Formats: sequence, structure tokens, C-alpha cells
Amino acid sequence: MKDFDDREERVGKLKGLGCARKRVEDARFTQGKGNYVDDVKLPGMLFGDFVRSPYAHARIKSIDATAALELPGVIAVLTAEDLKPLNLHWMPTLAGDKQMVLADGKVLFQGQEVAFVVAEDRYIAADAIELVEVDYEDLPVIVDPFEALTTDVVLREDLDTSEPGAHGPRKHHNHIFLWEEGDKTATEQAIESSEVVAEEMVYYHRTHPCPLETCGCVASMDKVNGKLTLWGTFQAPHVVRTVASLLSGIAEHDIRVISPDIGGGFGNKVGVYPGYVCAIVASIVTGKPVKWIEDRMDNLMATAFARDYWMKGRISATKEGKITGLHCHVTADHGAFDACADPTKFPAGFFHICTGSYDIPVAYVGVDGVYTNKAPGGVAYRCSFRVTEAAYFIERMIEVLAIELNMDAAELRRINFIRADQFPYHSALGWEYDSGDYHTAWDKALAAVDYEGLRKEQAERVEAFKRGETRTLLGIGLTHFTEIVGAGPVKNCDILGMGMFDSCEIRIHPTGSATARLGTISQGQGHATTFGQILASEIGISSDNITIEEGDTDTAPYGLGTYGSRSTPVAGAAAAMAGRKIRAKAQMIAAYLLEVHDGDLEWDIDRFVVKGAPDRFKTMTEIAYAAYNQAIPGLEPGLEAVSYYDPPNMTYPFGAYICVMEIDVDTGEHKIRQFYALDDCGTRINPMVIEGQVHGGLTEALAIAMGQEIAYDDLGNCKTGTLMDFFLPTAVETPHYTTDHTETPSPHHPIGAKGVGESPNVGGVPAFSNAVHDAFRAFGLRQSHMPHDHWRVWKIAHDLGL
Ligand code: PCD
Repeated sequence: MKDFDDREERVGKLKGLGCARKRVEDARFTQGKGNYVDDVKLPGMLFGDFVRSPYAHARIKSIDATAALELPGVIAVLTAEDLKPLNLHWMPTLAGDKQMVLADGKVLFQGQEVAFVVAEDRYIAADAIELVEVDYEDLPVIVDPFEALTTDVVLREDLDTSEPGAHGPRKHHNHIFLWEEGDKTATEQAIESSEVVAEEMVYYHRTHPCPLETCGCVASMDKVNGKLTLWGTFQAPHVVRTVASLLSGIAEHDIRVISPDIGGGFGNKVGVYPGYVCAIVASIVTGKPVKWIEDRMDNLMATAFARDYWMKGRISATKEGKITGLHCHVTADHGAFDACADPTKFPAGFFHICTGSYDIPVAYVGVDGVYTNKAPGGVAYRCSFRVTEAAYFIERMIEVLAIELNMDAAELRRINFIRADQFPYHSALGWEYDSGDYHTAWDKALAAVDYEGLRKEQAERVEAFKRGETRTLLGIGLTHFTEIVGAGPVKNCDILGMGMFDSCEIRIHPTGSATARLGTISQGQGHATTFGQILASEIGISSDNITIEEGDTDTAPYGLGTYGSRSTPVAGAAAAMAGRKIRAKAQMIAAYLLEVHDGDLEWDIDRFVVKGAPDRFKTMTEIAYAAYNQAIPGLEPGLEAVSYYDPPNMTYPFGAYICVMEIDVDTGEHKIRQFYALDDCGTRINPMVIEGQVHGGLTEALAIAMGQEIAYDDLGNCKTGTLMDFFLPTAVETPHYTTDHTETPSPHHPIGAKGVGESPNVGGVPAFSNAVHDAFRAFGLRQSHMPHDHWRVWKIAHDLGL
């Protein structure tokens, strides 16, 4: 009878919560055995490719496809005219706007989809797009969002200016919405009557998620049984199914959406793109499967961008540094169509988390959405709906306020942090922060890097620089961020009316192994590994014996998908709740088998034990077998459960990041000497996966802060459509990261877990950027726009006369 003294061994075998279990998916990924959309090859499959606009703003006078159609192997060329009878030439965006599927009379950004060529192979399709002749008449181009709001040039001729948009009244023909939160008058009064006020324009430039695998799909319409199967790089497969059904009129049960392995998503694969619609239409028209896969330029130039927020801030404080108010106005450049992927009620996402980690008594934000001649999007590139912009804004404003107060920025943060005893904390902009202990995290971080020692070294460096003994400066980039992840709750958060819950269904098999399916979809995060761990701890079956499946709408329960770090807070909670349902039934079965009342049993790792009689127990394996093979009075056979989880609140992970950077004043080059990242994501499921998430997110943050951008010239030409121009860091540019943690569980999540995947991007960008600014603080720098590439950093030094 091996049992009660082998508890540690039994816990070990479970590989449950807290275990640094190796990622089960890596066996296939590291051997090149992943199965991505482009690996889907069907008999008779055709290939689609787009004719794209070279102009940023032009009228289309004519499209002539004759030559293209004459090329052997070309099957069809679709234009807006072909889609009109189906009413599919425009499609709704997730933000309540509409977007052209194929150019309808005019084009509004460079790279816009004009015609869809379908051919027998992708090379023929690529050749044929060159043969489609489009006659354009160019129109004045508007790339500046401030100019957009004053110019006579009308970008969206399809919209009636006198009518309100999806989010209320519009004040100009290129205006999309004004969204406001907080008490404007009280905030203005607080700021005006304060002793110290700092004001700054903080620009978070346009960038792009740029996943390694671009977007794509394969549509296959089976005309015999009327079923449409759609494989795609979808971060939200069920939402795609619902939208496809609503748009096409095909009944939802006749559509099967499959997200196979995905090579990174980062928000890029949340929305619906014209390529999906065209592939579906082409498959219906030709009766053959049609594949559409973007190339890198298509992806960078036409699919969803991120950020592009001009954030004008005012922050006020007492002489001692206690913050008294925060005011923010954002001019948000949305490009040609408002295709942001935000919960419907929040056109600026969760930007109003911009009071950050600080106890700010009164605040106001106003966001003006604006159309320009740029690609549409506005996605949450590794951030929960504009949280990264918010974190960058407040962390820059804190630094600027510290300059104004002539105070140490670490100390300024400390005296303004929300205290541990203030949670749950109600922010001035309406959020309820679930839990946090910022002071503890901050002190730990400062001690870990020897903050005082660093400041001393920095001061000495400044002196040495002034004496002409060195040409490098030292920057200490501080950040304390608060994230907000896990949308729902359903009452606040929906996408096009679809409530943001999530789901998990578990089947325990007779021999004691299990299959669980969830409404989310991994894009590299490791869900097959970590969801199994949550379940293992709940149901007492080793995670090695639990298969996790996601991404097939024919089998998985309905869910809203993976983005906004919502899988752990929402689907992870559903997994725990479904596991508890399993355990409740298992307890009744065990009670029957042990001939005791079910209240006389207690749960012990992987079994139910009779209280006070530790040698009388039934393991989950025994219980699973009995569930199927023994007639139990009053109980149905089987052991299955499903949970649809509507979270009561979001979760608020946080972290303290410190970046120590050396800057060469003569070349603008930087060297990251040290990067310390402390994350608190509540209960940690898999520390190794978390560390990997933090490394990945920090590297993306490095990219964004130090060089990555989507830039346009005055004619709206995208200057960064290739990886030669768009900075994607490799191992060469990536520094070493030191990770650390504190653990403050979420009080409302069944296992206390918060999300973590986005945190390093949210906190990383201000840490890198603050380091650059901090290096020049002694020489009078207040604010300089990202990305801090070598040239721009050199320019800072040059302009300061260094
Ligand atoms: N975790 C743990 N613990 C805790 C938390 C968490 O362990 N506490 C882990 C989990 O399990 C998983 C991860 O970690 O695995 C993550 O999680 P989360 O945070 O919840 O998240 P999710 O939902 O899952 O995912 C999402 C995210 C995002 S959002 C993004 S961007 C990115 C990230 O995720 N993406 C990606 N990461 C990543 N990774 C990779 N590899 N890839 C990718 O793509 Mo958005 O909104 O979409 O933008």
C-alpha cells in the first residue's frame, strides 16, 4: 500500500501547477513537423493573389483583366464589380466600421486590395497580377492625422458626415469618433490649482506585429454536401465562423473553421481580411479549394498595423511629488478604415488604464479617431487593446514630471503607487484593479540592480563626460506597469455582439486519461502544455495523460479566441471550473465505491480519501474506470464536463522593469548592459513557459522601442514593406534578460492566475525608451519620439550640442 508518505512523488507525477514542464508541442516544432496553413494541400487546389494599389489615394477609372485572363492557368480575376451582386464588395470591421474587400471606385492606401487573381499555381497568379491593367487618377494624399481633421479632402466618400459613426457623432468628414472617460472639469481644476504641472506630447509610432508566418487561408466549398471548410491563421476561429456565416449566408453548422499550427499571432491574426473573403468567394465560384497566403510585403503593408497614437498629456503634483491629476488627449491615426480589434464598447480599447500603477485622484482621457491614407488596423500588438500605449504614456509622463520636480523617478513612483491595502482599487477612470503589491515588487527590483549604485555611477559618468574623458552615457530606464487582461466580463466586453466568455470541455476516458478542448488557440504560447497542467492539479490526472485540443470549430466548444492575454484568465478559469465539475461527480462515484457518504471524503492530489482513514481511497484512475463500467444508482455513466466561463472582472498583472543602457554619443549606438524584469502574474502555471513569454515579449519591445516602425513618405508610400527596412531583431541585437517574480494571486480567478504573455511588451517598451531618455536627462532632454534607432539617438546628442 504505497500512499500517504509518497505525496511529493504523486504531486511530481501530476506535472501540474507550478511545474516547469517541457513544452509538449516542441517535439514537432523543433523537427519541422508543425502543420501550418501553407502545409494544407488539397486535390485541385487553386491559388489566389492580389493586385494591390501603388497609390495611397486614387480614383479607379478602369480595370482591364483581359491580358491576365489570357495567361494559361489563370482561372478568374475578381473585382469589386463581381462581389457587388453578393454584397461582399465591402465587409464590416470588428470596430463597427466597414472596409472595402476589393477597391470600390477608389483606393485609400498603398497596397490596398484591388483585384483577386485565381490561378492554377501561385507563380502563375503572381505573373497574372502584373498583367491586370488598372487606370488610376491620383488624389491628394493625407498622411498626417492632424491635417486630416482640417483638410477639405474627403477620404471616406462612402460615409455621410452629418450622420454619427459607430461610436457617436463625427465632427469632420475624416473624423471617426471622440471617446471620453473620466471627469474633465474636475481634472482641469485639479491641474490648474496644482503646484507643479508637466505637459508633454508623447508619440507612440506606427508599427506592426509581423509574425514570422504571414496571414493566409484555404477555403474549400464542397458543393455536394454544402459544407465550407476554412483553414486559416485565425486567432479567433469561432468568431471567424460566425462572421463567415453572417456574411455568406451559409448556415453556421455548415461551416468548419480550423486554425492549425500558427507561427505567431501577436494580434495580427485577430481581424478579418479581404483575402479570406476572396478565397471563400473564389472557392464557391470555382467549386475548388482556393489558397491565399500573403508574402512579407503584403503582410507589412496591408494587414493590421499597431499603435500610431499621439498622446498629449498633462500631469500635476504637489511640490513633494504627490500626483494630483492626469489629463490626456489622444489623436489616433486609424488609417483608411477603422479596423481595430477592440471590444465593441471601447473604441480606444482599454487605453483608460493610463493612470497606470499610481493612485491618481482625478483623471480624464479623450480619444479622437481619425482617417488617413494608411493601412487600416489598430490591433493589440502584444497588448490588451491599447494598454501598451497607455503604459508608455504614463511611464513617460512620470519621467517628465520627475524632471519638472527635480526628483528621482524611482522615488516619485514609490510615493504614488497604489498601496497593497487599497486593493481592490477603483481607478479614477473606472477600473477595479483586482490585486497588487507594487511596493514590494519595486523594492525587490531596485535592490536587485543596486539602484543607488547605478545612480552614483551615472553621475560619475556625466562628470567624466563633461571633462571629456568618455563619449558614452549611462541610462537607467525604469518602469512599473499595470496590465489589464482577460476580457470579458460579457456584460462589458463583446466583439460585434459576441460576448467575451471562454470555454473548456473535458472527457475523461475509461482508462484514466483525458482529452480537453478549449475555445482558445495557441499561436506558440504553449497551451497544449499549460492547460494540461491546470487540469492535472484539478482532476488528479497527470498532464502527460491529457491531450489539449484547440482551433477546430467542429469539435471545440465556442470561445472568443486568443489575444489580449485572455486565455489564462478566461479559458484557464473555464478549465479549472470544468475540472471541478469532473471532481464533483468523481466524488459521488468514489463515495459509492467506498460505501461512505460523499461528505466523508476529502480530495488528496489524485484521489478521494475517507476522512480519518487514509488507507481507504479511490484514485482518479479507478474512479474513471468505474464511471464507465459500473452501474451506479442515481448516476449517469461517463465522466465529462463543460464550462463556459464569464469572468467577474479582468486580471491586473504588473511588473517592475529596469533597463541599464550605454549610449555612444558619437554614433547613437546603444548597448544594453543589464535588463531586469520582475513580473507578477498571480499564480504561475509553468515558470519555464512564463520565462519564455517574457523573453519573447521583451525582444519585441526592444524592436519597437529601438528601431521598428511602419513609416510613410508624404505621398503615402510605405517605406518599410520589407525586412530590410522593418527592424526584426535577431540573436545579435537581443540582450540578456534577468527574470524575476513576485506572486500576488487574483482574488476572483479560480486558481488565482493572471495573464502574462503581453506584460513584457507593455512594460518593456517604456523601460527601453526611458533608458534612452534618462541617459540624456542631465543634458536637458525631456521627450524624443521612438523608435530610438541610431540615427535618431545621434540626432538627440547632436541637437543637445554634445
Ligand atoms: N502562463 C502561465 N502562468 C500564468 C499566466 C500564463 O504559465 N500565470 C502561460 C500560459 O499558460 C500560456 C502563456 O503563459 O501558455 C501565455 O498566457 P496568457 O498571458 O494567458 O496569454 P494567451 O492568451 O495564452 O496568449 C496571448 C498572448 C498575446 S495576446 C500575444 S500578442 C503574444 C503572447 O500571447 N502572442 C504570442 N505570447 C506569444 N507567444 C508566442 N510564442 N507566439 C505568439 O504569437 Mo495579442 O492581443 O494577440 O496582440
